[in-house]
Amino acid sequence: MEKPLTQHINLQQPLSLKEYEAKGGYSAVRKALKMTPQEVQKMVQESNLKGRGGAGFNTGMKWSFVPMGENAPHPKYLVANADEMEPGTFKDRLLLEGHPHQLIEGMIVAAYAIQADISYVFLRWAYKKAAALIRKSIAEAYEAGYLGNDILGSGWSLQMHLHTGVGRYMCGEETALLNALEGKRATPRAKPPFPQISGLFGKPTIVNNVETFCCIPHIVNNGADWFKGLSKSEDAGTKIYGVSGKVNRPGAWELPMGVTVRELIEEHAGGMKNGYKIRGILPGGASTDFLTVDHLDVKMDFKSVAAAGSRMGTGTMIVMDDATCPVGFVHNLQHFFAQESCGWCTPCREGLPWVERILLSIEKGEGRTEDLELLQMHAQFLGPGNTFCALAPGAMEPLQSALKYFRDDFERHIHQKGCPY
Ligand code: L3W
Repeated sequence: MEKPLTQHINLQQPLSLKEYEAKGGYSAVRKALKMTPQEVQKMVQESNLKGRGGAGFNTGMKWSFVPMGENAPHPKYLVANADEMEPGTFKDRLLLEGHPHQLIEGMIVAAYAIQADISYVFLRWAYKKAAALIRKSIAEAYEAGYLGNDILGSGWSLQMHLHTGVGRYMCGEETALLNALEGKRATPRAKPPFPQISGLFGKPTIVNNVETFCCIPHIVNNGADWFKGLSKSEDAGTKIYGVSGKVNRPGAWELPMGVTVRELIEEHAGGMKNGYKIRGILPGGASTDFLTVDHLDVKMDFKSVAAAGSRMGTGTMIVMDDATCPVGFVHNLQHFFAQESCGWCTPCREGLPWVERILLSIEKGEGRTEDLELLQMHAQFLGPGNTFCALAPGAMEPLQSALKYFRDDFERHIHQKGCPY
């Protein structure tokens, strides 16, 4: 089984630039520079790579919206969204800490494809180890001539900087991230215009997830068909999946796109710990709908998980066991989302704390039957189309699906006036 993204991962001592070069590293930069930017874009488009940050938007298509040619506005920007803060999600950390040069190479190739001038790694504040490694690796890449002016004599120049956030989930939303990079309050912007047209400082900007960029050198080196062939489903490539919860071996693994939920939990995570059963599964971080034991044979790809009523999201699943109170579990998530709301739009700012308080009162045995209707209403009012960005609609996904699958638990709390767990 090919594992291109993780084959050189070393969490103790990631490859230096020289060591990476000895294993073929930076050959994708050399190859891309001999192609036209449009040819690189076309290759990525044909590979059917979809964004690994959670939304699954087609990467090549996103790049194709960037104005090209002599009249295109400059500087153009490219940003790696490394603000990994989705609960249960730790896949980008593996790539950042285990093989920083792969990310940098992917960013350089992507920047060439859109003819960007300046690039940033926007890194989660808490990822201190990654910050040191990225800083060192960027310096090595400058030294070797892969960054800076006239890269490898191509006439094309690219600068790269590390920017660390201040620890807010909101910065993972691409337009809030751009505001933060500009030194402003991290609130989302209205879309359209999308960043590809008007992004950082109003200039064309591409924002992609870390794992997405890490796929790029492999696509350029091996071709679009090879990348598609790695997958077990119509979504191309491999995927770094993760499992957390009361499983025997929580972790993250690079596997063909489209492995089943069952394979992930039973084979790779070693099954549930003794005495625990699966009650619910959040397939990709906390802002996705619950799946249940009825969904164990669902393939983990964007389309299949959507058909099962959820989203693959980041692909790092949280398993909820039968000894954990679903009301307490969802309350914990809503506490996070309410705290992380940027406060920009009213439904999210006001609605999430309401949801959190109602859930807490149910958990404490002070809930009323009508609270379930109130929660249901909030799930709609804070749902897609009613807020400025995806934070609150994402938060409503585990809530609405918990009300659907674990309604008995909510009712028991209310009738027994306390938590039965
Ligand atoms: C041009 C259009 N571009 C969409 C681009 C857009 C963006 C990308 C995805 O949220 C999800 C969210 C979280 N013309 C376009 C277009 N684009 N339509 O495509 O856009 P979108 O709006 O579908 O999603 P989003 O607002 O970027 C991302 C989910 O991810 N999530 C959270 C993950 C958190 C992390 C983390 O902590 N690192 O990954 C988990 O599921 O709920 O649905 O670039 O510009 N017409």
